[in-house]
Amino acid sequence: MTHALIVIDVQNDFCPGGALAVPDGDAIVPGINAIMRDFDAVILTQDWHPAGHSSFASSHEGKAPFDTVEMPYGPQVLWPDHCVQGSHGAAFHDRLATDSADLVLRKGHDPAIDSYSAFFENDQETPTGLHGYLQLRGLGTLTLVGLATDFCVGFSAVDAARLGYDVTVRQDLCRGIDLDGSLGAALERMAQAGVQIV
Ligand code: VGL
Ligand code: ZN
Repeated sequence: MTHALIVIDVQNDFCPGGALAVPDGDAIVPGINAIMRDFDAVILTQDWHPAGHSSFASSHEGKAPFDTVEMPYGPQVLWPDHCVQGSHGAAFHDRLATDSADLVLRKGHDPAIDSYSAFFENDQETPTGLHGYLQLRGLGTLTLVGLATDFCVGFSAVDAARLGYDVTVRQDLCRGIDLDGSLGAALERMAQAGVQIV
C-alpha cells in the first residue's frame, strides 16, 4: 500500500487575518512542507465556494455566523463568507509548497450543499471523486494534516476510515476552530471510527 499525504484547506481565509481564521492556522505550514517528500503522493484540498453559498450566514435572512440552520440534508453551521472561488481568501497560504502536489481537489462548489469532508459532501452521499482517485492509484494509507481539525480534517478522516483506509491524523500539523466543544467531539468521532491520532 502506498501512502498519501492529504493536506486539508491550508488557505488564507483559515489563517490569521482571514475571514474564518483558525487560531495559529499558519503555524503548521513549515511542518507540512517538510514532510511532503516522505509520501508517495501529496493531495491538497481547497474549500471553493461560489459567492452566496448556502453555508454563508449572509445568505440567510436574520442569521449570524456560527448560528445553525436545518438544511434538507440536516443541521448546518453558518459561516462568515469565506473561500469564495478565485478570491485571495480561497488561495493557498503563500508559503505552502503547492508545487509538490499531485492533485488539488476542490470541494464545496455546489451552491446548495456544504462539503467539509474531502470524500463526501455534507449530504453524506455525493462523492467528490477522491475515493476513486486514491483507489486507482493504490493509495491505501493516508496521513491527514491541515485546517480545521474539528471540521474539514475531522469529517475527512472519519469518512476515510469508514471507506477502509488506514488513516492517521497528525494533530501537531492541524489546528481547530473549537466551536462549542467541536474539537473534543471531533477527536471522539475520529477515535471511534478507528483513526489514529498522533
Ligand atoms: C471549513 C468551515 C467551513 C474547514 C470549511 O476547512 O474546516 N470549516 N468551511
Ligand atoms: Zn467552507
